[in-house]
Amino acid sequence: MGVAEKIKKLKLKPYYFPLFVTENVLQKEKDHIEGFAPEVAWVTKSGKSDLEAPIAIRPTSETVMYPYFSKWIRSHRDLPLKCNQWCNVVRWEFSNPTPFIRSREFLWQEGHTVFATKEEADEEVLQILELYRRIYEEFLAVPVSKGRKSEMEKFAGGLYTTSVEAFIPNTGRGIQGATSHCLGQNFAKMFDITFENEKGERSMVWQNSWAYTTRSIGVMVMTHGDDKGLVLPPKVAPIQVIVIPVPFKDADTTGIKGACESAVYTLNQAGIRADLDARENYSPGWKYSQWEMKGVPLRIEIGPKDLANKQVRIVRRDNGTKVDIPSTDLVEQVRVLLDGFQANLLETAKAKRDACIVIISTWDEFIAALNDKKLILAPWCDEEEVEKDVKARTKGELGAAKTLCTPFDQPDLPSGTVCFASGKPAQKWSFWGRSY
Ligand code: 86X
Repeated sequence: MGVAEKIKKLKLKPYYFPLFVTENVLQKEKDHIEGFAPEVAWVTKSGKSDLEAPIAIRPTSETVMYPYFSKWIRSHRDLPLKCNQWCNVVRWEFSNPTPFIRSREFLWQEGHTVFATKEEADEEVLQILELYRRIYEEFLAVPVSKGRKSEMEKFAGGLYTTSVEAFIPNTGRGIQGATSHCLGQNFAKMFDITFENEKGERSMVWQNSWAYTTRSIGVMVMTHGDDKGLVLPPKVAPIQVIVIPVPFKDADTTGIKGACESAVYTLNQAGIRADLDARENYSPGWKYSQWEMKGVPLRIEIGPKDLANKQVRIVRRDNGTKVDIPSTDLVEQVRVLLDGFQANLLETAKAKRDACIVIISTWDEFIAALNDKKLILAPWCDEEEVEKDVKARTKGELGAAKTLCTPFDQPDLPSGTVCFASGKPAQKWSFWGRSY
């Protein structure tokens, strides 16, 4: 089943809550807000006059939504409540803001769901995570690993955090692609979200929250981009095929333009996102470079020879290969090429990512792999103190190493295996590395 169909089957309700949060509402979450507090942006003035009380811009919407959840949920018949909101949020980042990757304002969807039982919540956490994996791999052609965050890296307000993690080989850094949290009953306690169960008793709800952000665009750009610019996966490319006339001084310019228009029309009719670049003030070569920079997967060139032979030339953005195909096969061949392009991007990215994974067992191997910009899979004792210690011991200009996740896909862990950092018995294999 396609991702879109799966999402529809979740029966999420779209919501939109306000952008501004009053101090007193934001403070309801005071227990774990402390660490985040420096990132909260406050509006203090209108024009030149100070506001009576500063008002915060949402960094996330728990405190905005959950007071309403508390009012709306009365009985087990009000559950599950499945809320999804698309909005922008603001987090005043100090360290190295980077477009799309870490920016002070970003766009996301935040899902907030409420269940009667932990089992339902647990199941949904993984359903959502699988959808995030599929969006990354099937649409953005970015390979990711599903896994669980360590106690140190999880969302402190929740019970446990799962994530999809990508890796950027060029910089040797891991990057969190999206998260799906089980919040447990922590917020139910804070916001008094209870329901009457079938037996007529008051019970506390179980909650999840999950988000996918515009960071995914940054991950996609870094994964596929090259020295010529963007490379967009066909499934998400706004223009999949750019058609460029290649006129020659004394050639049949009108015929060429007509053939180009007809190619665009035929492709559009077949549901393919094709566009014509008919600008006369730019040379074909200049246009090739520009559309390459913009990452358009396929370029079609039609010149006098193509017109005469009733063919078109198709050039791929990913590997530069050129093929001449009869105009009659246009739709069929473009479909084949776009599918191949999409598959090739994921395969290439996966091969590159996999080539960066090293399995280590000792501290020396860990440091060597870290200096070598690798994605490290290491046997770990799963103790918070040890992760803190690794962070402290690897602190430096490039940033400290940390756990990215404990992948669900675990290699064998022979008994007697010890933690690379502490020498204590290893509990699991975890991904470690520097990250964004
Ligand atoms: C944690 C948790 C959670 C809904 C998600 O990861 C998915 C979507 N939210 C977000 N988090 C904060 O709670 C937070 C709070 C404040 Cl006040 C802040 F300034 C920054 C924050 N960053 C993350």
